[in-house]
Amino acid sequence: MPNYTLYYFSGKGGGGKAEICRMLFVAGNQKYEDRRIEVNEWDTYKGQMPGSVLPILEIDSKVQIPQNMAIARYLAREFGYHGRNNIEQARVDYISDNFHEIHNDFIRFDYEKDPSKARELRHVYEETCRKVLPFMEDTLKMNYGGDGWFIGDKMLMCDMMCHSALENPLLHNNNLLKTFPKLESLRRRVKNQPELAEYFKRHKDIRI
Ligand SMILES: N[C@@H](CCC(=O)N[C@@H](CS)C(=O)NCC(=O)O)C(=O)O
Repeated sequence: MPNYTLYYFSGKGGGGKAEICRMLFVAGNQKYEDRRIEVNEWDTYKGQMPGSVLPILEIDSKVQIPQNMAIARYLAREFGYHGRNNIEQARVDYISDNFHEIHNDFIRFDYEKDPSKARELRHVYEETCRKVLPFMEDTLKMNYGGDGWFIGDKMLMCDMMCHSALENPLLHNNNLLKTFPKLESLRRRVKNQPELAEYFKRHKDIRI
């Protein structure tokens, strides 16, 4: 089995982008080092990271992969959470990317210091939610009326994305899914999967 190290920042927002990767390791029962970089260490590491950004997945101290969704897809393929064929994988990707879009737009507005830019970015984020959430609720309903997983009979990466990507937006507004009950229950099903339930219990203080 390869040696995996996942590098990401500690602190607020520190779990957000890398959290889907951690969930994939946990769900797949795979060992990895969860390396949290403190802000004051970043100058030392920055030059060693492709693209000078985190998250980075390092495999056997040889290969380094940047871009959180590329890392997540790689892990999903390795551990069996990316669907059984090319069509299923494309569906897993588009569903995951929709949730990623919400998370990305949320981070952009949440981190913006300039109040007028933050207002604009908040509007962009809210528009994204307005378009994506009903689409995702309807997509989920296409499989077992929305009472199972997005695709087939097994939790896949896109189901986990519904959990990880909406975590920060829900901390900001806990009514976000009020009118999307199927997505809300899906998040509970993901959280209650045995390995993940144990992980979330252990990480009550998780830095997201
Ligand atoms: N598109 C990349 C963006 C990565 C990114 O922007 N990472 C930020 C933290 S969320 C970063 O490393 N910032 C440090 C810097 O720019 O010095 C991804 O999704 O992985």
